[in-house]
Amino acid sequence: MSTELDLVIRNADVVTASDRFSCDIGVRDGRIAVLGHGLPRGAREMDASGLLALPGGVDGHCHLDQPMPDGMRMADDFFTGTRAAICGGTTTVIPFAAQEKGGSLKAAVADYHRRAEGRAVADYGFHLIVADPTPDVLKHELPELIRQGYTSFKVYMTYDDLKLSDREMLDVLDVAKQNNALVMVHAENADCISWLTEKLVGEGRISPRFHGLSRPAAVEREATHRAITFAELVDVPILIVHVSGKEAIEQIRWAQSRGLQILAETCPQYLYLTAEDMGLQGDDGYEGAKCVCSPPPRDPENQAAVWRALAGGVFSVFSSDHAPFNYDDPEGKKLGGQAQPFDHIPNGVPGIETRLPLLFDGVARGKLSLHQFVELTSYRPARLYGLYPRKGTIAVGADADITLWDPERRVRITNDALHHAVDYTPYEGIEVTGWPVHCFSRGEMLVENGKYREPAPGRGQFLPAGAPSLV
Ligand code: DUC
Ligand code: ZN
Ligand code: ZN
Repeated sequence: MSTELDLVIRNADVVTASDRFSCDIGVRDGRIAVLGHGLPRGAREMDASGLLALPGGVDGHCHLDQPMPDGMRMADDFFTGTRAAICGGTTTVIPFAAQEKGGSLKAAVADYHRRAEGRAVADYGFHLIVADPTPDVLKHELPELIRQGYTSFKVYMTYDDLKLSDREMLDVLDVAKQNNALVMVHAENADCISWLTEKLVGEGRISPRFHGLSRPAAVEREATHRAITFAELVDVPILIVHVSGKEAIEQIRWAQSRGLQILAETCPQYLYLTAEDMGLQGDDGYEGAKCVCSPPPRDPENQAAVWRALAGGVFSVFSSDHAPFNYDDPEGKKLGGQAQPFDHIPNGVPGIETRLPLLFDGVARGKLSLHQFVELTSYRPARLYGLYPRKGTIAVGADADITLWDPERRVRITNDALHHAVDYTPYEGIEVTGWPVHCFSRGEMLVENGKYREPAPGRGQFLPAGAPSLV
């Protein structure tokens, strides 16, 4: 075996969730082989002077090529979605293998592997979505899949084709407890939403901005509290995903202060978008559909509360919830080729490439520390989803997933410059400070000076997950 290093990154200013140090990084066979000074020449050399070396991002919540109902289609598959992830400094993604009601969970996983293989350029794991917890799923399929490396799954308290009853939620949480898995909860009250929606639609209030009124903060607050209650009864940790603002945060903080293991995630849309963005005036007001996601963006006061909670340790992870629907597309936001009432607009915003720069800008503005940035975007998701220490840090033995950041580069976000296959970004025109200029995955340089180097589709590897580490 050759002892030559395949890659040496010199003069790196390394930042992990807990440490900061200067060194050279030596890479062999895709892994970090040595951290030190004056390393021998490698087959490839990179000078990182003036840049920050951070662990590649782990996006613990994104949707790629997920089968959709009713003629909808996601614009990103595993190729375009992971290409965009890499260009935004994210080297690992964890999208969802979704069970259909009446369908098998194992079949969903097999189908999802087929979608990823030969296409992904970043490494990937899968969460499961449990939509139909039949006795067979609870007793056999789910425990077997957990043993096989699918140790996290999402459950929904809303959406007719996905939602579980309270009783079903308790059953699923119990399986997680017995098998050491982590349940992610979409917390919104389904009946409140359908009641409000019927009223709004009955009054002819159907434009995109009414999406926000159909899912007010109270709807999220109630479901968050109920999910916390279930977790307490079953005595199992849960993670509340895509928390949108202060009311849900209050519930989570309350639970955490009582010693319950209630973890939480938030996303860029709750830092950068508001309800007003769903009322955009272009295209007869329909352009607001570009920002329709659930839970919906709230107001500046809620944005400030989310920033504070990020800095204050309420959240464990910061994910994109990338849900890539085109705007001008009969399979996207203009379903069937025309403007839709708000309750028929596919939910979600794209953001897999902009996730890290948008949060990094908060570092540049003094809202959170660099260590917190790494913790929220790489270290904690790697630990929670059973990928640490292979992912989530820069250490000897870890995969050489390294993003070199220019902390001072100012970039105006435009969709033209992004690498997803979606025809818009909700962050068009926002200027951020700090950009991931070079990106390595298992030692392979995939982005150089901001330019994507066209690595082979399919180079991304599936990562079976180990047990969740909650701290
Ligand atoms: N809400 C979800 O629950 N998932 C995808 C996107 C969205 O807006
Ligand atoms: Zn959700
Ligand atoms: Zn989602």
